[in-house]
Amino acid sequence: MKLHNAYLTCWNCPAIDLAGKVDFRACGQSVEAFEKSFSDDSDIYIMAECKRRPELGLFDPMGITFEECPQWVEGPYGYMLKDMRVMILGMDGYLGWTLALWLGSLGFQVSGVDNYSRRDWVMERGAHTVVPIARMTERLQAAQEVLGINVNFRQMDIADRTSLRGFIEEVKPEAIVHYAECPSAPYSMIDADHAIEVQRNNVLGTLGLLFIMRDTVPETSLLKLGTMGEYGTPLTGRPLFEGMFPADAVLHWDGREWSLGGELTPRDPVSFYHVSKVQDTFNVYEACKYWWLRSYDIMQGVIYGVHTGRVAADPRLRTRLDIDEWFGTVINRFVAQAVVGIPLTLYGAGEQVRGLIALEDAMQCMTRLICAPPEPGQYGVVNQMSGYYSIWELANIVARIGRKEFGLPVRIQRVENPRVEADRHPFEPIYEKLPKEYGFEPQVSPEEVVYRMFELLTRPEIKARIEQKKHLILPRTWWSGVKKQVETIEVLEEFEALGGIAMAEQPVVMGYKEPS
Ligand code: USQ
Repeated sequence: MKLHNAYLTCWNCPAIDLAGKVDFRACGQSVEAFEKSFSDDSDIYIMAECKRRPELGLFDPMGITFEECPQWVEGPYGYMLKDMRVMILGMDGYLGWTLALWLGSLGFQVSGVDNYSRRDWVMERGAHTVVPIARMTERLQAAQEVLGINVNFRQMDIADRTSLRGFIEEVKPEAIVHYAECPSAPYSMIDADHAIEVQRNNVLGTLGLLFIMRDTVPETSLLKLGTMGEYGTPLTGRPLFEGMFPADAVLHWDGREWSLGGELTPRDPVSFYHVSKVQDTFNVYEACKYWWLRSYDIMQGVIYGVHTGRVAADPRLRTRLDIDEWFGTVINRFVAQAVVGIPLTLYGAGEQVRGLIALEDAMQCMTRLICAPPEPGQYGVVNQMSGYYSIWELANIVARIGRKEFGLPVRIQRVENPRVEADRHPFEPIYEKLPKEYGFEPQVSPEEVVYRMFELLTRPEIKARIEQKKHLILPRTWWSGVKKQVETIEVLEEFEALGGIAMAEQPVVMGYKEPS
């Protein structure tokens, strides 16, 4: 079977410079439509020059496929551009550091920047990563010693556009992964200062980056992390399409109808953080339209887990794991709670449903997307998740594994919900592109990841770090602005009591398979 990106051509490749007389190309227009427009009109044409193969001279960029080009070589996640230069913005974070090692060990030339704000934000809460992480200098040295990876890192705030521009001009990345945003909904809801800071950091950071890319590396693909939370949970039960309505979607009104195909779907975010991602969506969308930038907006579900083969290779290579109310995500928090005997904190009814993806599966998705750059002008959107669960289902998975496999007396509590969110709602996410178009196959189940997390978090030195910060587990940040610890509504001895959940009978899946 052909690799997912075998038929992509130089039109998608970041190593080409476009030349020729071209017409304005609206975002989302297909290559076929575009080809037609210039083959019918001899006055409009596109040619390309390859920066890696200058001997080709000027040529038709759609004439050579990745499969045919010697610069693209077969890899585990599709054809890979040899020594492809990937810059990670936000490289010190949970995802950024994991991706740096992941890509580095696949042969990518990795560079990155960070201003360490994630470390500061977590410290501001008085919390710490429960899995200890090394300082950046030590991380870089360990990556070299243990994995043989040289990472080109620069300490920098992406809001410092002069420095960022200089680094991008120096490295000339062929893909930029943008993780340099504040990822916390509660942090953005603390007060006006925090809401403004999150939106400044996220929205203006991205906007500045877009201008830098226009001026320095317009052919580079941007992989920008969005969130499934941009869509919200529409009570109509309307499917959560991948960013845009499908071609056959129709709006009926007043006896008339219009096609909605290709239009951005409505957004209904659930915090000022999620609003910042919606604003990014429009800014990136417009930049693709105005300047032919190319981008994937990656609507990632709630991420969980702390393992990849690379981060586990040495204690100095570990990535962070936060479990406090601001920066801990739900499964990560539940496992830590189970380890130190805090009943798992279901907010409200606990029937909120969320898309999820494990850390290592997210890394696989990112690699596949890096290897399949969008076309010039393409604003592509993928819903990056591998399944969806209600919060109580997640609590049950954690409780069951904690009890059965680790002998922990795990209980579940329902607490007041400090957020304004629907805690009972329909949910139909569409997440077809990654598996169908990019060959994504999830490698791990939630059970496997939770099992691995228990193995790590029950180690005495890590358990002690959770114990130190257990007073930061129960939320105090309310969407209303109130500052008070949430009250427990009920504690359940038997987790089946929540609704007779059959999950308790399911076998625990183990036997983790490291992606080849
Ligand atoms: N929740 C609980 N108990 C907890 C923690 C969370 O019931 O102890 C519930 C929340 O009420 C929420 C859901 O679990 O309904 C998810 O909360 P979360 O804190 O794990 O995740 P969220 O705030 O939605 O944000 C996280 C990341 C964010 C990313 C988002 C993806 O922090 O960067 O964008 O997941 S998504 O949720 O799909 O929008």
